[in-house]
Amino acid sequence: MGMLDDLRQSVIDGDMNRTQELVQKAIDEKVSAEQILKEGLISAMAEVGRMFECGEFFVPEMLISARAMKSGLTLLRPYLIAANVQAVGKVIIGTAEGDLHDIGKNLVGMMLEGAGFEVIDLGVDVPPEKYVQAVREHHPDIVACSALLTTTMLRMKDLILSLHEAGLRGQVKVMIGGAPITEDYARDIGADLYAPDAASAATRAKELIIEVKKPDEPVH
Ligand code: B1M
Repeated sequence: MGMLDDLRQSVIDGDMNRTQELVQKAIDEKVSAEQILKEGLISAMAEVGRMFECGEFFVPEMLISARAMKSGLTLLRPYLIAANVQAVGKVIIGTAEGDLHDIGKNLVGMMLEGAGFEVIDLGVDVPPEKYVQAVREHHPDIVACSALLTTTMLRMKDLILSLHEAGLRGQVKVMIGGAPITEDYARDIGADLYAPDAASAATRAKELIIEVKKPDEPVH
């Protein structure tokens, strides 16, 4: 078995120490951060999801795997974020109300930072009022919301309505994503942007900002 297979297995086993050891080893051996992320960490969580679906794993096992994945991500973080990038814009990010999944949201946040955004993370289970308050306080360019459950994705519509009601909708772009979200759903609820994964979230957010910002405002 290769190193990335071992890494993947360590996340499935929920062996946090082994995960950290193997991520460090892969970094030291100059495996790209993207490959470590995709083949080691993300593919492990896909397998964990499959095992949960077929009843081989329960919530505690999922949690322990998630903890191992997060510990690996912490080590990988500096390699995923390009250094010395001037802020392209500001993003407020969070997980939809009622939703406690944060691994995907954290990854999107990291990729956005890597693309040069200043990222303000409101955490998980964020009610629309908290987003509204944060928009008033921080004046972001983009409000980003992640949902992993088919129930909580419905709360994204409430977020957009709340921004409308607060008179703030015209001031921010809304980006949504997460496993159950589709381009069609984003369009239906009036979001400005959808991205299927963390890398495209960063690329699309940057494209949108370049489109929106006036030509005399420098975008790096
Ligand atoms: Co939960 N869970 N979970 N879970 N969990 C899923 C999502 C599930 C699909 C598992 C399954 O049944 N196969 C299922 C949802 C079913 C559904 O709604 N259709 C599920 C369930 C049912 C539940 C509970 C209800 C279980 C229970 O209690 N009976 C419960 C709900 C709790 C709650 O939120 N209120 C629950 C709890 C948990 C844990 C707490 C144990 C743990 C989360 C720990 C944590 O995040 N800190 C957990 C986990 C780990 C998972 C799985 C296994 C993995 C999720 C993950 O981290 N994936 C998941 C199964 C799966 O997804 N295969 C599952 C890796 C991550 C990198 O991917 O988050 O999809 P993802 O993010 C991607 C893209 O979606 C995208 O970019 C990311 C990377 O490229 N993306 C965005 C994400 N956000 C974006 C935002 C953007 C753009 C792109 O713009 C803003």
